[in-house]
Amino acid sequence: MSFSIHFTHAITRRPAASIVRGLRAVDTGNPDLALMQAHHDTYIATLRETGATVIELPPLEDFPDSVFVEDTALCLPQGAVVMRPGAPSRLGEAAEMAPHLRALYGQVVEISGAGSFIEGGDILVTEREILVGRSARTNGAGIAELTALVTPWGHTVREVHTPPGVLHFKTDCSLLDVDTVLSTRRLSASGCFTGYRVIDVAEGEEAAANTIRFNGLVLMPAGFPRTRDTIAAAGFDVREIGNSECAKLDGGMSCLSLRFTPPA
Ligand code: CIR
Repeated sequence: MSFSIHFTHAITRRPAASIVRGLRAVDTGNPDLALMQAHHDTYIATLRETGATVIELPPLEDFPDSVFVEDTALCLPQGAVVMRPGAPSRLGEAAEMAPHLRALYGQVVEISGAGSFIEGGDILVTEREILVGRSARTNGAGIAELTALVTPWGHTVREVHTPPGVLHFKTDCSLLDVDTVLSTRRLSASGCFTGYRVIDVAEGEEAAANTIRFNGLVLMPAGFPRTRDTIAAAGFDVREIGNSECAKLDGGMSCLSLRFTPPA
C-alpha cells in the first residue's frame, strides 16, 4: 500500500460559529455556517465511503479557522509532527490537536522553536519525498526543524516555493497518485515537479488545484468542470464536494482533514 494515497484514518473538526471571523486574503463576504456544515458532512461521508475511520472533533469557538485541521500537524507512517502555524490567531490550534494524535501514535514530536513557523498546507507528501513550500506561513527555521525531525524516519525533505500571493503551497497543487501531481500552471512552471507526471488545472480554474486523493477517490471542489473532466479522463474516480463557504476563507479539500494510517 502507498502511504501517500492510502489511509485508514482521517481527523476532521466541525466548523465553529466563530468561522465568520476566519482569516481571508480578500473579503468576499462571510461564510454561511449551515451551508458549510452541509458541505462538511458530505466531505466526511465521502471519506467514510472508502472504508476509512473518520474522527470528528467538536468545534473550537476560540479558534475561528480550526475547521482547517490540516495546518496543525503532519502525519507520517512513523509518527506525527505537531506544526507551529505562522498565523498568530492559529498558533493555539496545534496544541488542541496534539492529544488526539498522541492517542493514536507512539511518536508525536513538535516544531518548537520560537522563530519556527510551518503549516501543514505547505507540505505535500509524495511516495518519494516531502515537498515544503516557503510561504507567508512557513519559514526556513520551520522547514529546518521539520527536516531534522523526519530525516531519522527515512524521509527526504525538499524546499520549494509557493507562488507569490498564494496562501499555501498546496493551495496550488495536490497528489493524484504516487507519480502524478495536479497543479496550477503558475506553480508547475517553476519546475518543482520535474520527475512527476503533471496534470495542469484548466486556465481560469486555479481554485481546483487543491484536491485530495483519498484511497480510491479524488475529492475536488465543485464548480470546475474542465478540470473535473480532465482528471476523470485520466482514469480517476472523482467526487465533487461543495466548497463555496470554505473558499471564502481560502480553504479547500486538503485543509479539512488530517489523513493517515497510525502504526499497528
Ligand atoms: C487561513 O488563512 O489560515 C484559513 N482561513 C485557511 C486555511 C487553509 N488551509 C490549508 O490550505 N491547508
